Amino acid sequence: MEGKNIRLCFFLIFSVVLVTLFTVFNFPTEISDKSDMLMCATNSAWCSSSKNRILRPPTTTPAAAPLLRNNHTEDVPHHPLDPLTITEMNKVQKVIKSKFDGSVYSVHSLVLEDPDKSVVRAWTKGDALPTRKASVMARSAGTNYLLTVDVESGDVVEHDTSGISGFPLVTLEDMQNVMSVPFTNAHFNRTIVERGVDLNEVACLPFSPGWFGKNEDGRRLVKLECFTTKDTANFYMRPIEGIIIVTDLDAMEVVEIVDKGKHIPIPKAAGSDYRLNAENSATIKLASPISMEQPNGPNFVIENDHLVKWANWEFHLRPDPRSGVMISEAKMRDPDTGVLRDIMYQGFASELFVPYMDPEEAWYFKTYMDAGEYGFGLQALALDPLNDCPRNAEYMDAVFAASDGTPYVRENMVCIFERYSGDAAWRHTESPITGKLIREARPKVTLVARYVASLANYDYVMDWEFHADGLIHIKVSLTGIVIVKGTSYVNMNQVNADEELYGTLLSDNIIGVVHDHYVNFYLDMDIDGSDNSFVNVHLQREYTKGKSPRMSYMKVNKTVAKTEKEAQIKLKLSDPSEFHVVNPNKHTKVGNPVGYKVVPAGTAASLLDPADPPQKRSAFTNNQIWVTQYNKSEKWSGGLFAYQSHGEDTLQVWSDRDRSIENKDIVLWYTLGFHHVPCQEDYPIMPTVSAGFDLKPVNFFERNPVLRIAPYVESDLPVCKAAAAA
Ligand SMILES: *[C@@H]1O[C@H](CO)[C@@H](O)[C@H](O)[C@H]1NC(C)=O
Ligand SMILES: *[C@@H]1O[C@H](CO)[C@@H](O)[C@H](O)[C@H]1NC(C)=O
Ligand SMILES: *[C@@H]1O[C@H](CO)[C@@H](O)[C@H](O)[C@H]1NC(C)=O
Ligand SMILES: *[C@@H]1O[C@H](CO)[C@@H](O)[C@H](O)[C@H]1NC(C)=O
Ligand SMILES: [Cu+2]
Repeated sequence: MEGKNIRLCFFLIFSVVLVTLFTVFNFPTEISDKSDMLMCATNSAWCSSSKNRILRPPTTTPAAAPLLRNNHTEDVPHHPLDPLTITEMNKVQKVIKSKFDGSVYSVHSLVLEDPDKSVVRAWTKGDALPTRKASVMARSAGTNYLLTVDVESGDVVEHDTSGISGFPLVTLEDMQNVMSVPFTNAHFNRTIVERGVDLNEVACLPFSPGWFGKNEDGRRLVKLECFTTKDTANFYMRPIEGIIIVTDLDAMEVVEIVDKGKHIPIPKAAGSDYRLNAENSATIKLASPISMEQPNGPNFVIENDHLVKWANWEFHLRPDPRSGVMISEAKMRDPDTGVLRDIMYQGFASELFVPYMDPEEAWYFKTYMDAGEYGFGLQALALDPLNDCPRNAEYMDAVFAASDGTPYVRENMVCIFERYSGDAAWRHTESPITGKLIREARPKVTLVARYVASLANYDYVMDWEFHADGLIHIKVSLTGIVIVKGTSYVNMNQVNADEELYGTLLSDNIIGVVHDHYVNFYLDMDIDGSDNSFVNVHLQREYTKGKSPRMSYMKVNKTVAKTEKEAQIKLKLSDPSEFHVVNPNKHTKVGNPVGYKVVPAGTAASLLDPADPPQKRSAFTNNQIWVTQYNKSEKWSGGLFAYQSHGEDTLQVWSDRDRSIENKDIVLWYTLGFHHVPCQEDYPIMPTVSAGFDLKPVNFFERNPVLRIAPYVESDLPVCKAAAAA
């Protein structure tokens, strides 16, 4: 196997200070004169190219952005699941334009419509591509359109959306344009000025209004909330509390201004900025360099732009404006037989739910569904090489559509890299008492695909990590800035014992409001083929009834879920189970069905009432695990049109149909959750909080694939020396 080719040169560099990695991100110009850069003693060609990378121009402002590495105008599709190319999008755009025939319209999503799964599965390299189709969400004259456009013929199929509540995701243009709307309102100007704030130092951000009843029906709304940008980059810490500008997104006009909280002071700027400056000087310095390097290049290849091959893995990866990335046809070559085996047909982040736990007027509606409302991929901006991803990373660009359907390139949206963090995948030392001198170890090297979605204040780092032993680790890291609420309090001794703050006093006049984060993943497992079953491997106490000196033991009791409702799983520590997806038609030599299990983590469960409108809309948080029968139309667990939706097109509704899931093509859904009770360390920026769950082989291999991983020897890993930067 290729394991023995895994010759990696990872180095530990470093320079200034580990702790400044984050701040350097904001001041890239400062890095060149502060850093010692490393040279690899064994490869001078690599050294010079790496130096060029360091000396790239700063890229913080769009104006300073360098020319595109690749403008993608010449891309062509090679695989049935390759995203639409610029050429294809341009064709689709023309079709849309003529369909709306001169009337005003906006394109909210323009992506590949996946060919039928059976067609993709039957396709092999060299075959002609199946018909290329686009799925388009558009709006015109107050109506939602859902269209399938045949890229070549231009044929349009219009799907009936009249029975579905809600709207498609907002466009970046919607958001940009609506930010100036409050300033067209004299009352707004007056109330801002009355608070002693300069109108030129106010930023109003658009937040989705959720859905609570008739106020949110019939028109597309946003609620803007404003901050003063005076004296800090971290304006989130300076909310102008209590003012909500309810705005109609189609008419671009103010509907209502909620103006409360005049008595609430605007928190001061001092202490809030996060940039490296006099206030935040780097006093924690770790002087010795540390980095991850691969002077001989990566061990993976990306074939035809999207097919990633590494170690025994191969999978198709495409950026997606709604989910971030879609991983498709993940397969692993069996290290014993050499056969390429199906594991997962498709996996992606389907929906998010971020409910804030404050029922007051300026806060109750904050119940965001970031994928369906804002586009988790649309908000995934260019990564910062060296800080977001290690030096050995490669980058993938996305091509997305603007609101008029024009394609544009989102450069460096995804990074792909091999990771070696000094951990062992497996090790054993034989005890000297056995008389054997055996010491064996195998390095843990993994492949990571990463993107980072920045939803206003919050940043979500999303990792799909593939391990050489067949495990897939799916990790979500929350970082960025907590959104806060203004208050008149500056000390807890001013707060009555029975008064509800809905959060923690973080600093003078600042409350961090309690909230949750949930990410729901769609995982269409195909273990050695499409027909699979879901098995609850229940662990229960069993009594020996006098047959043993032991009174009790833990016993495994496996139950195959017959229908969807039997697979609605709420995790319980005191009543544990493992959850396996198996292929009941395929067994190992010793007779176990081949399978993968989902290993839960990030197990926060929602405490909202199931009948509460936000909970109904994000009902995918009612359970941590779900299994549904595969249905091409059921991908977005909060509903296709999630924005202001009523919650009648959700994973809960589909699962309640209670279809058969035994020995069928099934989809596993996992909801990762975090409760967040803010604390003072969340001010003025948030430490990164991570949780990741696993998809792990169970009786999938005949024996542990780690056996085939080559160990490192001294000559595998060149020793690199630090050198001063130019
Ligand atoms: C894109 O790049 C190709 C090849 O580098 C070049 O020929 C073409 O003119 C470029 N197109 C645009 C629109 O910049
Ligand atoms: C509100 O203030 C802004 C900024 O000074 C100004 O451009 C705008 O015209 C004002 N709007 C009204 C209605 O007075
Ligand atoms: C195994 O679990 C099922 C479902 O909970 C239950 O009906 C059955 O009695 C259990 N069997 C044993 C032997 O405990
Ligand atoms: C597939 O999903 C769509 C949307 O939820 C639904 O209308 C349709 O009835 C489903 N088909 C089956 C066979 O469940
Ligand atoms: Cu949080």
